[in-house]
Amino acid sequence: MRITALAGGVGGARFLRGLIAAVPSAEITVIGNVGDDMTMHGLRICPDLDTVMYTLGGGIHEGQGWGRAEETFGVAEELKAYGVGPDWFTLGDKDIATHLVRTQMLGAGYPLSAVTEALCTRWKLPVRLLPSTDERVETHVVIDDAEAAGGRRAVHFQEYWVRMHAPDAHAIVSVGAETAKPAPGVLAAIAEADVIVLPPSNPVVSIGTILEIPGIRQAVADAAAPVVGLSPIVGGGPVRGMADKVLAAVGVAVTAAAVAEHYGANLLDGWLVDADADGGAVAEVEAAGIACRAVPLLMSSPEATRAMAQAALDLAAELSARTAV
Ligand code: FO1
Repeated sequence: MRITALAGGVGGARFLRGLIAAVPSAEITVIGNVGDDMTMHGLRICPDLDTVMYTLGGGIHEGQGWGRAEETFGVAEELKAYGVGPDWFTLGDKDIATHLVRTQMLGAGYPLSAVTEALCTRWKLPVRLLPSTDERVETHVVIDDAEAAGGRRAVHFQEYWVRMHAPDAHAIVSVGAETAKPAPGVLAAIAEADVIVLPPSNPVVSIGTILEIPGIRQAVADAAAPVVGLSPIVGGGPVRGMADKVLAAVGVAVTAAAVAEHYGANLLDGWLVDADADGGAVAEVEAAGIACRAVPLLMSSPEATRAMAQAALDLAAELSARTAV
């Protein structure tokens, strides 16, 4: 079975572990978000790609969901001693090696997709990880700023999230998206998939930013495969992260049903909502033309995560059977 998943950072990566456990024999392609990427100290950093790589490769700092396990911070301490910032974003020594390899390869002219493939080789990933695009498309967030002209300014997503702790946002902008194109293999992975999965990643700044790359949203909408998503919103709030803030920025209510409707019935064939908190959402989602099932959605253990992934595949199979007749 060929499965293609659009995944962001921590939630997406943890879900993918459950998906692999549910169908170990499947060929899984992950289309990763590049909107969080940024250059710091001259190094190109790809947080969401690295979270998938480290999580599925066994090197992740489990408690954080980003960065390396058993990390040291010798370089960060030296940078601090030199008074070189920013002090709100810390790079660990092991993690820096990833950014050095990436930056060196990008500098030699390799596209991000080739760099990602090379980095993933070391981690012996059980999936193929593709960036959504080889181009630089960074997510910026428009926030209030009394000193700025018009009282608003755009900040890079990392500053918005890590330094500012996600204040109220007015708009989300994928800078450069309009001239970007899908990375090699992305459209084929969507067209050739037997199942397409939208993990419980942030629907705006993780999956939304992947869909912003010209051609990707249409490819998913046109795909023969059933598209099944899992709600990142449980009981009216995000399980982790700042999805509530960025959903408000795009005018979407912070509910499991609203996120499904935000993706839309032309993109989404099936949607999983949490059985304990959101069983009442099933009727609304079904009324929007999206098949909906209520199952436990908290990734509280590897078994719970595997069961969620299995539920998504079961719904996909049901939808395939429907269209097959
Ligand atoms: N998140 C933080 O809250 N503080 C950090 O200092 C930080 C450093 C960092 C370094 C590399 C990396 O790949 C991720 C890092 N993150 C940090 C997490 C990052 O902001 C998130 O992984 C995503 O960008 C949002 O999902």
